[in-house]
Amino acid sequence: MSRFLIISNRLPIQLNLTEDNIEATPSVGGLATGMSSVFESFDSLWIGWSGIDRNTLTEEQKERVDQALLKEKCIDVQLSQEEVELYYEGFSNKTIWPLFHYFNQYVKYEEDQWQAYQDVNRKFADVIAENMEGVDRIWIHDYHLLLLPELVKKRFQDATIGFFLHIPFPSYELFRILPWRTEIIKGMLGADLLGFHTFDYERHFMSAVRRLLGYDININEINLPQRIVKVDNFPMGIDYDKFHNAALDSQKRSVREKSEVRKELERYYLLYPETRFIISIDRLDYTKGLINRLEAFEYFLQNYPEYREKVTLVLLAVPSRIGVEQYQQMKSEVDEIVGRINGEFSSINRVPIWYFYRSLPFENLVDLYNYCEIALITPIRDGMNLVAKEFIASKSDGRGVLILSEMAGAAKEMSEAIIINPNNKPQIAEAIKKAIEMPLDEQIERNTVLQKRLKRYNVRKWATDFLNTLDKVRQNEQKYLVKKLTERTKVNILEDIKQSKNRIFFLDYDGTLIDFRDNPQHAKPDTELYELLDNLSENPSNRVVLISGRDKSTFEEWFGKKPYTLIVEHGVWIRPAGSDWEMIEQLDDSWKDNIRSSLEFYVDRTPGSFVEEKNFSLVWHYRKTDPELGLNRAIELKDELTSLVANLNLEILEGNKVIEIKNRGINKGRAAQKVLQLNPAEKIVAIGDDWTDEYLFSAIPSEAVTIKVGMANTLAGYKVENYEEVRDFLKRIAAIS
Ligand code: ADQ
Repeated sequence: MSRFLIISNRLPIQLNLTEDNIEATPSVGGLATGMSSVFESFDSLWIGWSGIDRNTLTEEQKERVDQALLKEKCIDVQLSQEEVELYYEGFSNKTIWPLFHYFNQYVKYEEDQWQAYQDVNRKFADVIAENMEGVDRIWIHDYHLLLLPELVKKRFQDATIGFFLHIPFPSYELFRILPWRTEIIKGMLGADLLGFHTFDYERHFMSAVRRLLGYDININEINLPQRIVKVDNFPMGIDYDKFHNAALDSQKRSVREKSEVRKELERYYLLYPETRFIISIDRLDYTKGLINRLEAFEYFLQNYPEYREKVTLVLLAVPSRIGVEQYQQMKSEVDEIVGRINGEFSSINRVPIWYFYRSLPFENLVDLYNYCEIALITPIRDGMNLVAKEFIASKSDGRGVLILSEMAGAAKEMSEAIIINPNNKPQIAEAIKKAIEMPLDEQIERNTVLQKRLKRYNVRKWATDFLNTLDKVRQNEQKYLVKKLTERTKVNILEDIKQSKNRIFFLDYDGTLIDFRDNPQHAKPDTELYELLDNLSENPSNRVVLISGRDKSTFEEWFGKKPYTLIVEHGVWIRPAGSDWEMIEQLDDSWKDNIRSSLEFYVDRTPGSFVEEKNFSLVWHYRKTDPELGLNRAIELKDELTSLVANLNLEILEGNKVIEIKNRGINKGRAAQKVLQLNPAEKIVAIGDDWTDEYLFSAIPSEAVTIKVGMANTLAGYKVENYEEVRDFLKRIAAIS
């Protein structure tokens, strides 16, 4: 039976131990509340930390904890107090959390915390390994476990792994500050699918991958040497019906059944019918913008005195990460500002801020959402913000106004709210005024649109979308893997080659026999490669043809004295073994002046790029440029050249970080055909890495063995990972007599 694993730092339940009992209550926080609804509808196990230090328990208590966890389909990753301090309060919450939320000033770089982060990620991998039986999918969550996808992939190559980041992914300019940035990115790339809340986070992540690892990216797919990773955005939804129906129920309840919160609010409203309640709910976290919210509220009271007696801010802050210094500081600061505002603006009967520092049961939370007319949600940065969505879902009669920070991921989908900049106090104050004065029909109009969207894209849909995409990624991967050159096929090919005494090997050079370098002139053949090619061509049954886009003089310098056939400039020139260079076809190069000036213009505007001039082609290289700038300029350049080349009977070739302009119809395929016409071969092997080699694969007889280096789509029959695998395979061929 197939089973699905959910992995997150904390389990969705909290265990409260008493002398003779254990009570399980739901954990607070976006991830836990959101995923819990999904968890119940799958055959799944949830792996995470229970929050309990087992060292403090008796054997009997441990037993009871295990049973309680198992009942909830949870498995505990056991962490010591020290690990919690270094990995959770330390690296997760003092490094990643502030950095990813743009609070650079709070970021700590502590080697021992990083070490603990790695160790704990490995611990999670161990627990996953113990529970892998029958598992078909693993869904890892959030910033505490950024290294985990790679750790699991290394141990279980066939595992299907999804990863979702619940917080923002910062721009590269910030991310690059992290000393362990490359490890983190590599860790994440262990997943088959990476999900973010918004396109911006996805874009930032892609940028980091390009800049740090230089992988090719095809829209939202990253081509790793062995596989493809898909990256997409999935804005997380909520359990809409749960909130909406609970709000409807609450309204219908008799006075006796009503919650204390609701009774209190209603009582107050009877006394002061003009009162507008503004709700503010968050974990007490500096990213949530509580201080600026309070200051903006103060500004509102100062500047709109006519409303002083008419508004009450219900400020609900859930204790969070109390072990981290900034959180303790912030708590004191909030206490102080609340005290100051209440001190200044209270009257005998009224206090402008009702301040609660606690977690509330679900029913009370819904009562607050439902009863309060306005929600003031002003995070400085927030991955998504589910509170904004929960508030709208709880507006059972459609009335209510949401004021939402543009820095919350949710703002991207909730443009019908009043969107504010959390640092702009006058703007927030004006938004509060606008919310108080907003006509009911406008409120309903805005909320109807929002509710429809939230109902449709609810948390179940979010999870299903993510998991369906994960399945599709795996199916696609299978397609790629079908072509992977397995050991068994290698043995068969070697056996086949052995049977023939007339073999030819068409070998591309860059990326196929040697790795890429920033400067193409540095990709010189090394001793191992010379030896390999010499050994291969020594055998009279073998003919070696190096077939490349390189220029004639470079190949002459590197291989001029070698007994192999050389074909350069994609098939313009050929130098048969032991003879002189000759042109395969007569060509004209008078077009070069026209094109050169365009390319030079791009060199001036793109630092690191340069033009290479071959006899019959011009090449613009951009491997050394800023990767994103290079890519943008390449698109621009291609666009510009398209109209020019059409009239000159030229064509544009897009190679690996190069754009080449050359005479139309000249390609490796045509050149290989000419070689085969003159000297037919019985056994043909062709190996290449970029799409100029696709001409080669398509032009030679279909029974030839064609091998693509890399995972991209290809006409070739097989794929290998990299040039090293090519060399290994060729060595085995060279060993055949
Ligand atoms: P959080 O930072 O925890 O989540 P948020 O998305 O607002 O932020 O979720 C908070 C959750 O806690 C809500 O479901 C809310 O109902 C609950 N909650 C808040 N106050 C409460 C209280 N006093 N009592 C009980 N429950 C309370 C992280 C990211 C977010 C992202 C989520 C989900 O920081 O940006 O939206 O994960 O991906």
